[in-house]
Order: sequence, then structure tokens, then C-alpha cells
Amino acid sequence: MTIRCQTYPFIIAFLTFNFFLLTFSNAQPAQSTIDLIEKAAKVTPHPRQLAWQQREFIAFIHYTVNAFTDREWGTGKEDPTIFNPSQLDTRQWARVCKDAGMKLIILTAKHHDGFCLWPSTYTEHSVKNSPWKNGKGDVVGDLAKACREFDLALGLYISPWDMHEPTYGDQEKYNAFYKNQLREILTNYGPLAEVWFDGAKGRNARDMEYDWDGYYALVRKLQPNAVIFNGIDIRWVGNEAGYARPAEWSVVGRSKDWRFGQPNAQARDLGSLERLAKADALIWYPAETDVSIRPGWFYHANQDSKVKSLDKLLDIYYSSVGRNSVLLLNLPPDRRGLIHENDVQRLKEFRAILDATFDNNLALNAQATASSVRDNNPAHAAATITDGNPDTYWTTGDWITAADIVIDLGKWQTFNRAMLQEYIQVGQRIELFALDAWLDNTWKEIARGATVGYKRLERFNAVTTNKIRIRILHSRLCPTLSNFGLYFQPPTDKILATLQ
Ligand code: FUL
Repeated sequence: MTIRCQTYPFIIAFLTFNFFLLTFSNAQPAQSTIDLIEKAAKVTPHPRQLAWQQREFIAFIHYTVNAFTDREWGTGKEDPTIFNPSQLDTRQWARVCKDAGMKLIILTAKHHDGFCLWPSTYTEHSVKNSPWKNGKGDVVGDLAKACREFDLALGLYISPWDMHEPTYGDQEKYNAFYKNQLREILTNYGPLAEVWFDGAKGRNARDMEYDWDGYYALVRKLQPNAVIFNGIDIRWVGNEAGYARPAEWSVVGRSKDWRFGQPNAQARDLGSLERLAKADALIWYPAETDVSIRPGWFYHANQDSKVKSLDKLLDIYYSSVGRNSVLLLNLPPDRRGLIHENDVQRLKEFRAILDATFDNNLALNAQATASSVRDNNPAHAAATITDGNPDTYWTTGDWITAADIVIDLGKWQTFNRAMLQEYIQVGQRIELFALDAWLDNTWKEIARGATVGYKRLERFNAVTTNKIRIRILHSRLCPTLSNFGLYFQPPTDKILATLQ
């Protein structure tokens, strides 16, 4: 579905006012600003990027010799015989992830130490020379099978930096070696949904240029539905703490010299109009938020008591999934080859809270009225945001960049969470919004945020009311909303008591 964005001549006066707000300048907006807004508002996701975003919550599994040496980064000199998990069970991993509501598992098939969890024909440094399953095992193959059984998508990480491989540092030879390994994992394990390219490289690593374009081309050719992380489809959010930006734009600028890993992934502002004005091209490049459930990416017994608290995990969820990002949560299996009981328990609690909150949308089917509807077309009326259908959306005329929607809940309801979703299939537009509750015969603001994008979640103290108002304060062209929700998160101790 697309919006037909015609321009209306009578809107020129309106434009002047809106661009005054949008450009923070007191001069009349230049034609270039108008062009920029139109361009930025119309950048859209590729279907594979949309499918990735709709997964929302996905798992990372960090596993290699490090689990047996108690290290975060290996050395490449580990003896493969140390890899000997006693009860490795990829079905347990898949079950835990499925129960937690995750939709995809990304496994470190090869971390920086170079040890391969699959029996690569291009190196001896792999499971085939370990005692695990007498050297006949294949963790990647087992996980692919478990994912199919549990209806989960699969993603793979193979570190470009390889401390073991002797050809590392010889550009031509290593790139050929790496592409051979890539080809193996891209062809032998069925459909992949994501390929994760890690940017890390030790200070003493031999100097060489990776053939990024060649790597990406291989992924596209062999796994056309897989998104490439830290490459051309999905960007790193910029930290490993679990937090997306308060204004997280999926539309960012690309400069001519833009290369792998976009050097400014950590910049505070990637998507403002000022920033986009300096770019050579605008692209859809959304953020993935990777964080571990423990302090380390790999399992360390001395971190068994340091699994992130429930409150921390919820804060991360609201700050990643709730800020237009995808949450990639790492669960490191232990020396047995299992996700530890403490991590499993925390995930159970986490899921129970999310279900108790989000299973009941108090705004579902509520009556909604907008100050403006595109062409007065009922297909774009405000009712589309409470109909529970993600494929219908409200929108306004092209340059109606501020509008209100009043939602009549029909009865008094108590809630402390809200959810907004833009119809990103036509672009990401909202720059600023507020929510008001009807309290004591007046509108009182209860939340305010910058971007919405695929999903925005807001937390606030519980309010009891029968009416709520969404105010879109600034948008790049006409705003859209496909979905709106109000929820009540009950006290956590009540929910946890039900788990006993
Ligand atoms: C980093 C790596 O160096 C860490 O070990 C981990 O894999 C993390 C997800 O990415 O760059």
C-alpha cells in the first residue's frame, strides 16, 4: 500500500509555517529544505528490512572455546580438544528463546579466535577436532534443525577478524578463505534471516582490508532474504548497553566515502534534517540493539549471580523495542552447552511481565476521531489505529504536518503504558508527539516523545480516564499511524507470584 503524495497549491502558506518550525530558522525555507523533507519522508524499507523489524525481539548465542577458557576474546591458539560440552542441547536454546517470545537466533558460528562451530573444510580449527560427539558434531547444523522445529528464524555470525587462521593479514588469501567459509555457512544450513558482521579487530591484528563488497555480494546471492548487519541493511545502535536513541531514525544519510561499519554509528544524531542535509544519499538503515543478559558475551561461572535484573531488562526493552529498534539479547550457554537456569528463570519473569502488560490493549476498537484525514477518505480515518489491523493506517493531506486524534475509550480505564506505530511501509515521518489524558475536565499531558517509527512505547504513572488525545506536533510530510495501544502493567510482584 502506498500513499499518493500529490501537492496542493493552496498549501504554500502552511508550508512556510511548518518549515519555520522544522528548520529552526527564522528565514523562509529554501526549496532545498522542501525537497529534503519530501525525500526523507519517502525513503522506505526493503521487505527484508521490514520482516527484520517485525521480529522485534531476537536472540544472540555466544559460544566457542571461550566458554571453556573463561575468556571474552580467545587467542586463536586454543587446542580444539578443550571444546567438550557435556550436554549441548540446541533444542533447549530454541525452547528457551521461543518461550521468551524471541523470533530469531543468531549464533557465533566463528568468533575472533577462529574456532568454527561447524566442520569447515577450510580449517582444522573446528568442532571436527574436538572430542564433542567424537569430532562428528556440527553445532550450526543442530541449531538450524532446532530452529526449524521451534519455528524460529536463524542468523549466523562469522567474525572477519580471525586470530587463528595463518593467512590472516594476506589480503588476497584471507579474503578468499573467508569467502569460502561464508559460502559454507550460506549454503549448508537452509534459509538464513540475518548475517552478522562484527567490526571488532584487536590492536595487534595484522593489517589488511576486508573485501566487504565481495562478502555482501555473496550473502545477497546465496541468501537474498537475509539482512546484513553492520553492512548495508541494519546498523549497530552504537552501544552494547541496550539503549537506542530517544530520537531513533531509520532514515539516515550516506556520504560518498561511506564504508562498512559507518564510522559515525555512535553519533548522537544520525537522522535530523540538519544531518541529512549534509548527506549524498538518504537510505533506510535501522538500528539493532545488541546487549548481553550478563556482563560478558560469553559464559563465566562467576557471573551466575550477575544476570541482569528484571527491571533492567524491562528498561532495555522499552528503550530498544520501544524506540524503533530491534532488541538482540545475548544468552551465553555454559560449559554443559545449556543456557543456565538463572538466565532461563529471568527470561520467564520478563516474558510474564510483558504478556501481562501487552496482552490486553485497552484502546482496541475504541472510537477515534482525527482533526484531519487525507481526502476525508474513510480508508485513512482515525479508526484505523484502533482496529487491531497493522495494514490499515491513518494519515492526513501531504503538508498537514500537525494533527490530533481523540480516542474515546467508552468507559473509565486505568493504564500506565502506551504504544504508537507508524506505517513505515510508506516512510518514517513523525518528529515530535505528545499524549494527553482527559482529567478533571481538561487535557493533561502524560507523555511526549520524538520519533515513533515502527514502534514507540511510553511509560508513565497510571492514569484513569475515559479519553486520550494523541498530538502529532511535527512530521515530515503527512504523518501516519497504523496502530495505537494503551496498557496496564500490574505490579511485578503480583505477576511473579503467579510463576511460583
Ligand atoms: C564485539 C565482539 O568483540 C564481542 O566479543 C561480541 O561478539 C560483540 C557482540 O561484538 O564487537
